[in-house]
Amino acid sequence: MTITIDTSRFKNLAVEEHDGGVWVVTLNRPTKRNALNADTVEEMVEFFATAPRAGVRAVVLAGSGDHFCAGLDLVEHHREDRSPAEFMHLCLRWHEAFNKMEYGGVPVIAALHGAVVGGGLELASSAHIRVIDQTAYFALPEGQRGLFTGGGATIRVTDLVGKARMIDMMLTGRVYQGQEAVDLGLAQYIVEGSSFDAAMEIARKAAENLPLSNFAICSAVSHMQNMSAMDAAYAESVVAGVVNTQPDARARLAAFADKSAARVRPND
Ligand code: 1HE
Repeated sequence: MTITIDTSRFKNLAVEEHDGGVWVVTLNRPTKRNALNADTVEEMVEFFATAPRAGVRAVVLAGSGDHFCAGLDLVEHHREDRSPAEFMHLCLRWHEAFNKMEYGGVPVIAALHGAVVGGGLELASSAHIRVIDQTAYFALPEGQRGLFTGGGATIRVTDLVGKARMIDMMLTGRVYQGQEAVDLGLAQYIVEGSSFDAAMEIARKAAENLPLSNFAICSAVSHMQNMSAMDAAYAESVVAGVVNTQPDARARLAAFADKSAARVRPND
């Protein structure tokens, strides 16, 4: 059965297919600085749950307007006056969406600009690659708002920057930006121009890999981080057994063997 993505179903996201199996998913509530309301999270669950089975080869995740994402929709949260159980269930939907991103097997490249804060940073940290422009800045203002992270920052942001910096960011609202943010691991690329254009270029390149290789890269690595070293080594062998014998790889191996494939060379 062919699975298709009906782009008209998305209201809070703009979802577009580009050439080469690259899809662009844009948070599309610029007047609310792309704050994540419950409906946006549901749309992300739907897209990222479907993408791996719909032939999506790479995703660029972007935000419309001047900011990537202002995090949890604080106005909705205030209005809804949620119970502890209601908010727990909402957080579980965030995890559903973000886990689908991180473990789904489709490369997700986040094109970041402006505020990448609170839940916006939780979202960005679920992508496999983060690209920032000169306007992008990262912060976790939850502490100042009387809140706590609920969308995976304790896991993913701590993985990126380490425990001490994570706690400092939460206690003080410290902002990181520019080259310092790259040096800390919050982003892998910084560009002078458009982070979207750079993210598209990365996505196109990643989309040229065989889907099964990308599936392993964008799923197995994360799973293996959750395992003991012993179990991870075992799982890696099993994954490599499947991926490294895939029939689609034979042409690429043949090209290496007959010397027609590009060699790995140092940067100019
Ligand atoms: C919002 C939100 C939001 C803006 N929820 N509506 N996140 C934060 O603490 C970040 C809160 N937002 C900000 O600090 C600023 O809005 C920004 C730096 C992102 C942008 O500033 P600016 O001057 O461009 O915009 P603004 O005037 O503050 O806001 C413009 C509109 O966006 C305004 O709505 P309007 O209807 O009055 O025009 C704002 O209310 C709206 N807006 N941010 C709702 N976050 C699973 S737990 C996760 C925990 C968290 O993420 S805590 C949230 C952290």
